Parts: sequence; C-alpha cells; structure tokens
Amino acid sequence: MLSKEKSVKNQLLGFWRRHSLLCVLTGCLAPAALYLLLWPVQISPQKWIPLRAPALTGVYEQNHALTNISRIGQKYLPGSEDIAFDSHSSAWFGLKDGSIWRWSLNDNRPQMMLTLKGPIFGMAFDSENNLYIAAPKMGLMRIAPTLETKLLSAKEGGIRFGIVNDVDVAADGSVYFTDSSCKFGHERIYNEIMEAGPNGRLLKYDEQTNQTTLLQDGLHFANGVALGPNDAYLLVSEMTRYRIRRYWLKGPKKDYSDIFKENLPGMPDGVSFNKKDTFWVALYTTRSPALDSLLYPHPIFREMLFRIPSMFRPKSKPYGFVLGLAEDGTVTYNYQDPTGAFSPVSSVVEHQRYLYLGSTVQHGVGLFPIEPDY
Ligand SMILES: [Ca+2]
Repeated sequence: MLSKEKSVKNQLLGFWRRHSLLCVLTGCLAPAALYLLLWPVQISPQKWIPLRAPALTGVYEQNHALTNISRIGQKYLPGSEDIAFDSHSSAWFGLKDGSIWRWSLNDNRPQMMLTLKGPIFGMAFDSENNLYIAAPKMGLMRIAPTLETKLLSAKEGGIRFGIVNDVDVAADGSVYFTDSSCKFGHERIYNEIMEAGPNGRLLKYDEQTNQTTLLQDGLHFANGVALGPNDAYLLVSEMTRYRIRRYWLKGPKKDYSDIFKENLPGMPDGVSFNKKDTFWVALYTTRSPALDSLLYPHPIFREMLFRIPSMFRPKSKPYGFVLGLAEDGTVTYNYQDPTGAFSPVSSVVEHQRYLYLGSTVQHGVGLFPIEPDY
C-alpha cells in the first residue's frame, strides 16, 4: 500500500518537474496575452494600407546637408516648434513652455515677451504685426503689437479644438488654422497618432464677424498650414497620411480640396511658403516599416502597442529632413541629416535666404543657408 502511495507521489512530482515551467509560463502569459488583446483602449484605429514608402534615392537622395547645422538661441530657446518674422525682420519663437520670445536685429540675445498657458505650436503675423498663435491648450489667439492678448476661437460647431496646431494669415486678414484632433487634447497627441483617424479640421477665422468657419473636416492629423501664391489656395499637411492637401480659396476650384503631394518619405509637420516659389516642408520622422506594414494595416497591433507602457514602446529613429516643393509639387530642395542631431524638425521658415528650423525637442533654432547643390 505504502509503495503504491509512493509511486503516485513520485508520478505527481515527475509531472510537476516536467511541466512546472509550462505551468508557470501559462499562468503568467495567459493574463498578459488577455491584457494585450482585450484591455479597453481609448483609440479606435481603422485599417489603412499605405503606399510603398519611396526609397531615399533620386529626388529624396540621402544626404548630410543638415548635419552639423548651426543653432541660434541655444541657451534660451528649448523646444521652439515654430518661428515667425514680423515686418521689422525680428524673429519670434514660440516654446513648449508657453513663452514667446523675440530676437530683434539690435539684440544680442532673444528677449522673452510674454507667456501663455500651454505650449505654442504655430505662429504667423498679419501685415499689421498682430501675431496669431496656435495654442492647443487655449485655442486660436492673437497678440497685438502692444502685447495685448486675446482668445479668438476655441471651438467650432460646438466641438472644442483638441490640438490647434498651425496658423497662417491671408492678405485680406482672414486667419486659417488647423485642429489636429476633435477627439484628443494636446496631452494625448500619441493617441491621435496611433488612432490616425479622420479627426482633423481646417478652419477659418474672420475678425470682422468674429466667426469661425469649418472649411474641411475628416483630415488625418491636420498639421502645418500655409497660404500659396496670391492666397489662391492653402496647403495642409496630413501627418498620419504622409501627404499634403490643397484647399482652393479662389478660382474655378474654390472650396474644392485635392492632393498636392502624396506618399512623402516621412510624416509632414510644419509647412510654409516663401512668398515666391517654394513651399518648405518639415518631415517630423521618416517612414517606419513597422508602422507601414504592420501597425497601419492591422489595427489590432496598434491597440496592443497602445496597451504597452510608453517606456517600452519603440521610438522613431532620429532623422533631420526638410523638403522644398515647387508650386506643382516637384521636389526642388532635399536637405537631410541621417544622424538626427537636430531632430525632429517641426517647422521650416525661410527668411533672407536662410532656413530657420524649429523643433519641439531641440535647444535653440536651426539655421541653414539655402544651397541648391544637394
Ligand atoms: Ca505643427
């Protein structure tokens, strides 16, 4: 009897020894798998299959034009997403801490002018030196030359702006701006990038009537906005679709929208026009094979990634990238920095044959002489 009990005991011990690892793994992995697959998330990603990313050859030939780019205001300007010039050629910088700085020709360093609540994402002057601000925590704002500050618009159609991102001003005083998300606020930018939904809007603010008008919704992370020649149209970057849209303001295509540039080699952020012949485009990141082939086509993987703590999520590769586009969308300038020393580039503004590069992360603003030989 005793030997039979001993035998059963030994069999159980043997089974445990043989399968203990399996039991432990099953006990740990099953809840982890259930968490990754089923835990509720705030995003509702939809399937999208991007076009094959263009190779960094030809018009996108890899180069080191922006490597070793010089910087200005390194001690004073951490995280200046955008730059704007007033009619006196003073440069104005909007920082992620809400401070706004001016650097005049006579100053040996930038001066802090005022501070708003939350980060500054976009800036543009009108002809009377009123500074319009895309301040995602507040909305669309205006700062008069006296520094008097006014909130102009915070919602449209009853929907509050989530991420007011960029702004430009037409010669007639109309103010055009983007809201990247009607669903998430600026503290949840990652959510909007992962959802990559049609939550962005292009809007117009009319100072005379104090009215905000929706020009186009359904945009995918509407980001940079820039008026084209004679204010005939606007360009709007759609960051999570790797493309730039054109919205016509005049002519036979008025109120019609089409694609200006498709399948860019990265995510477009700020767009500006040099008032002559070139649109400057800041590419925030290059294309990620994992995003293009796995995450965008398969929403379930985006949901799983969303459930992983942020510290364990893959980071985008630092890469400096600026494109110049002609009025027909042809690439005319291609400046890159594969080392990513000054990246991500969030805005590019031309002034007196220099490019000023903003970045949400870098200290100081990049300064680069325009050279056509890259
Ligand atoms: Ca932006």
